Amino acid sequence: MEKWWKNAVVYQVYPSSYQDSNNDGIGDLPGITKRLDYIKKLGVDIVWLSPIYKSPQVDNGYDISDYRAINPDFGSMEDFDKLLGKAHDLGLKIMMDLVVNHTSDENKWFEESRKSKTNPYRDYYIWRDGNAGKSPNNWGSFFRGPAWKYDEQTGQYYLHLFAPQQPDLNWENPNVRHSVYDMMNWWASKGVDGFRMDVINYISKPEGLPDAQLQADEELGNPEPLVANGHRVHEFLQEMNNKVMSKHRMVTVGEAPSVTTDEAIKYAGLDGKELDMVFQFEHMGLDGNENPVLGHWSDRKASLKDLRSNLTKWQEALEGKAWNSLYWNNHDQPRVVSRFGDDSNEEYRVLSAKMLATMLHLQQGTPFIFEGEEIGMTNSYFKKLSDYVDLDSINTYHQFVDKQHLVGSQTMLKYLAMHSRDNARTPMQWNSTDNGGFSKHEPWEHVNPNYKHINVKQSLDDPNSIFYYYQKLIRLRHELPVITDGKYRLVKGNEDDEAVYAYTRKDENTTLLVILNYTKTTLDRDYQVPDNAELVINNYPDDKGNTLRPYEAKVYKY
Ligand code: TEU
Ligand code: CA
Repeated sequence: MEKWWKNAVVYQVYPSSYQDSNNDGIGDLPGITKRLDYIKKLGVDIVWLSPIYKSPQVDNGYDISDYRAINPDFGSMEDFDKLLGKAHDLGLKIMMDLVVNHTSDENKWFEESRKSKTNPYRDYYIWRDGNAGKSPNNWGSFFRGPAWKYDEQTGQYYLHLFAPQQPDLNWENPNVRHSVYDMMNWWASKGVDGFRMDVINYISKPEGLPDAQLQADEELGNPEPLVANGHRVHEFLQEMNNKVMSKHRMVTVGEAPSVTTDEAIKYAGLDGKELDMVFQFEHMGLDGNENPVLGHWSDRKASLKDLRSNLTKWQEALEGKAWNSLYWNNHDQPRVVSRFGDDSNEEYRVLSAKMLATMLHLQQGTPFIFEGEEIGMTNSYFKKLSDYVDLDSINTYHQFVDKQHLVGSQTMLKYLAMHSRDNARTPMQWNSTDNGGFSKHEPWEHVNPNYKHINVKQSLDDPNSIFYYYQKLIRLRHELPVITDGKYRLVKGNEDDEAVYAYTRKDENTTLLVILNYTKTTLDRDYQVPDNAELVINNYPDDKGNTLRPYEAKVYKY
């Protein structure tokens, strides 16, 4: 199938945080529809909507109770049809979130399944007898506590890798698989243009569900090494491709935590047998804690050396074989400018946001922008636990501080401030009026107080804003084929530079040279830029040659 999405850029919308149209404090579909002109102005091609389906919202919609209905807080199916219609009129594609590793416990399938051992839906989920009065195995859930829940009605346990209200579907059951494919085809026939697939590399569980390895004195083990990239996952995705993707002109991206480059080549191979691309997580893990039990909860910063060698590894490994996704942010990650950049003052916030955007957008792959990234929104820096809404953040605090006494309360609050998923989920900052113009009602999640100066209106009024810089990066991708197809090479000798990242993109006719100062120090570097080189984008008003100012980014073309 034609790879129409190869030079596309995707913009992710988190529906509850984008725009509230009826002032109940929750973002909604009419709000998004109203803002599609803004998204179009940025220049992106595809809008990915985080889940909008009917859901009790235990995990903000990643717990779906009806795959063919809209969450009433977000609007109606008619509102969705309007959104889709307007998007298509504007030339924007719509990518839906597909959450099929698990459902909500309020999904009809699960309500049937738990009724009796002989119910036709019993095998839609993963039920097991207990092991001497305890869970069937020692797996811990990603949201803390055991990954099994005992259900009194039938005296068995069901598996939930995430919250207890998110039971895992049993992909071994062909009825489950075909129900999912039917549902996908139903959305495709409504006109949606693709799917982002939630933890799709977890769907094939290992035979016999063996115990996980335990860390030191832990009682529960991390099931991830056992459930990620399971033995039947490629078979399932090829079947899905055959039943769904091959029948429509769509684009797919699979969320794939702990995927390796070798696995990614199987999922996202250019032969198009499975998915178009995957989200890998290695660059998101570079600032994790040295203590594996604490995982990504830390206050470390990633070094440029680690970041560069990881990005380079993915660029090189997939070249000519598979297609990369490129991202800094999504609804689960802290804000890029606070994480890899510098939000300590206004000047550095703007410069470093543009530098990081340049680093990513000039690489090979499909860039994903998360709402607010294009105006340099920062972490929320909540100070107390009661400010947090995300269940992962709250559960993890109680687990590490109160139950296991692994870290003190202040340290954990610091980790939350740096890594909580709530950092991404604060309402979109549209202007300097109450609640950032998101809603007239108190929003479901606190607005970042910096909305007074960081907002869309300010960005649109300032020709040097981060918004217009993103707009230009997107336009360059559409105009210069070398950004899509050119080969990525690190500049010779750059491997060990602790402050500057320099790489080229090259095709038969064109070379792009990307030079990025990752630090706030002024530096001197000679990359022998040819005299005829044209500066295609930079984040300072002028070019000082070999002198690189704080967070300077520039791209030459020759
Ligand atoms: O996220 C999965 C994911 O990558 C993380 O949840 C990770 O597995 C976990 O934090 C372990 O550290 C997806 C969605 O993006 C997220 O919003 C959902 O909460 C989750 O799946 C469950 O659907
Ligand atoms: Ca609303």
